[in-house]
Amino acid sequence: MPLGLIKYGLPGRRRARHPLPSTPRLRPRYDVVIVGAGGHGLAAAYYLARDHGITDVAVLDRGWLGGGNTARNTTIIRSNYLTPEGVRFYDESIRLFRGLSGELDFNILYSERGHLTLAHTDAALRTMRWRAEVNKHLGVDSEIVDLDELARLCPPLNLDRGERFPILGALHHKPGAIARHDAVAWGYAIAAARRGVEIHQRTEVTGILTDKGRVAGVETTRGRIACGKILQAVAGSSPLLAAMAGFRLPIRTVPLQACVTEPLKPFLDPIVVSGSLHVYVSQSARGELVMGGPTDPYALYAQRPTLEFKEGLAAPMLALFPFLAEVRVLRQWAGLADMTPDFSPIMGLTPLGGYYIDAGWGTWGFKATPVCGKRMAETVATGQAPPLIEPFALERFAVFRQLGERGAASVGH
Ligand code: FAD
Ligand code: PYC
Repeated sequence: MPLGLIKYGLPGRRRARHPLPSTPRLRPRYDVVIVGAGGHGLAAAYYLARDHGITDVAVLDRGWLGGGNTARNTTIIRSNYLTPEGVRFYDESIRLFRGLSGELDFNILYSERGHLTLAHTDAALRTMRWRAEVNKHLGVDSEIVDLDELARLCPPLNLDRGERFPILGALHHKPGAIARHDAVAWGYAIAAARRGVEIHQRTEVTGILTDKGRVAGVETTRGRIACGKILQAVAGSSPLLAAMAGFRLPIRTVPLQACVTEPLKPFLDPIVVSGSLHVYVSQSARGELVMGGPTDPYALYAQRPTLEFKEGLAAPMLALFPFLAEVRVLRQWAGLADMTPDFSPIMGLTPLGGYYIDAGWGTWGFKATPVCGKRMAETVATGQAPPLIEPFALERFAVFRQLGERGAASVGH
């Protein structure tokens, strides 16, 4: 028997080192409390510490870190949006993603594959041309491609003109990428904790304490904490927390489902999305096909997967890739999408002094994790939203300055 095996196999010889320092005790006061230890809350904590020297920060989560939508999303990253505000914002996120493994010293498996949005109708092609022009104008690489180019970019795709909804062309967005979602959350968590941020899991916020129109603290399942500032980053629970802070959000929360197949030999390089057929797919580093569709057609806080979703996904997916007929689905799950009327997020200040919001991430927020974290940290530190996120303020709904991104959503919702 090799000596090493005996040495490391003996109990007590080598203790596994936990990557996060333990934080057993909640202190009675912090400068900043961040509610939600998803990718967004953790990224904001990291940038607060790194860019602004603010480390007296507690990140609270009712569950475990990265266990909300961050753990449930299909990790598509892209900046091929429709509005100039959206394109600029997501483009900064891609730039941050590219350097993130090095920055955090944690491999997030960032993989640029190219992103294809298929057009099955003339109307879809028209919207894609519009997107391509806005994208190119802002230096983002998006192009309309014809069927010959599509065949070259994605050989397994069924381009048969005899299909019920034949493919007419596509929007090709070269920077389209995927990354490992839990690595993003853990990378930010460890890097933030190294700088002194405390992460308290299983600590639910049950009330917001105020004093003369300003934040005074939070009520939690582990007691009361005083603080000077609060950042809300709870994605699928956004309206519930905002109600505790005394204001309403124009958000409807609906389930969003996804699934993965058994691992297959790598055959699918680009991410393929069909807005008209309401399905999308990418192949993970493990070979699994990661697939999803539209949001469930009812408002609900339950995260139950349904047979209807799987059935609705299978037929259009097989129209695109008929040879997948025998492939087994291994896992299926649901998350909660906090949908805004204009399909853009809500970031910035709120009617409550010292209370900042990061919400309305619907089906599109994973890709924004780095940029939102960085810019929300700046907002919390300075008390002012930087120009990049200023257009996404909550007040846009009151002054009719909405940012319509429905045409750039992954699939129809
Ligand atoms: P979350 O990761 O949900 O974190 C919020 C945290 O808040 C949770 O951990 C929760 O436990 C905690 N919390 C809630 N209430 C409280 C409370 N009262 N007290 C304490 N803690 C609380 N986006 C993309 O960009 N690309 C995609 O491909 C993509 N695919 C998706 C597929 C699916 C199936 C789903 C569901 C979503 C998808 N999204 C995608 C959207 C994306 O997942 C979310 O927008 C993003 O993860 C939001 O991150 P977050 O950190 O804000 O929220
Ligand atoms: O925002 O690209 C996206 C996306 C794909 C699937 C869910 N959201």
